[in-house]
Amino acid sequence: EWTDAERSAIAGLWGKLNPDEIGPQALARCLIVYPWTQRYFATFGNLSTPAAIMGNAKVAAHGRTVMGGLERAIKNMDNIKSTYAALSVMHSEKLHVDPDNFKLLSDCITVCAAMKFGPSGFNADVQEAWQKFLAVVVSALCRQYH
Ligand code: ZNH
Repeated sequence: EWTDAERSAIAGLWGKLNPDEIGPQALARCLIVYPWTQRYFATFGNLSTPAAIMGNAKVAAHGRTVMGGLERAIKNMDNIKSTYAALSVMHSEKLHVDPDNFKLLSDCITVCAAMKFGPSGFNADVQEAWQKFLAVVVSALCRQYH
């Protein structure tokens, strides 16, 4: 499923990423750019302005949680679907997250990574491999939806 070049591009980008930075940034951007995604975070308190969202400690903590989820995928590149089976059930049956939102958040993660590293670190080959990785993650998260 993965070529050696893809594996090294994904591992290389992941190795440079600071999940404590990118996770909170990406989730905040998702909540700002796609405001309807806020509906899942009713307990997170003040999400009324971009500054409030970016300064919200619960948003930041959950952004780190999502990156922890991605780390599990990175460590299980060859069986992301089974690794994510329970997480997919949880998003579907307990959280009732519309699966279209997975792609939106994954695109925000890509934008944050690209803005961090620019064309030298985030070149076309890295972008292609990274997007493929996130597409597999999104598909695995969607898998338990009926
Ligand atoms: Zn999610 C949770 C991951 C997307 C919403 N998440 C969660 C968790 C994890 C995750 C890991 C934890 C779990 C437990 O606890 O066990 N996510 C994830 C990932 C992704 C996601 C990886 C992609 C990429 N989510 C998402 C979205 C949304 C969500 C898009 C919406 C919009 N999640 C969610 C919620 C929760 C979660 C709501 C719960 C939270 C709390 O409770 O705190």
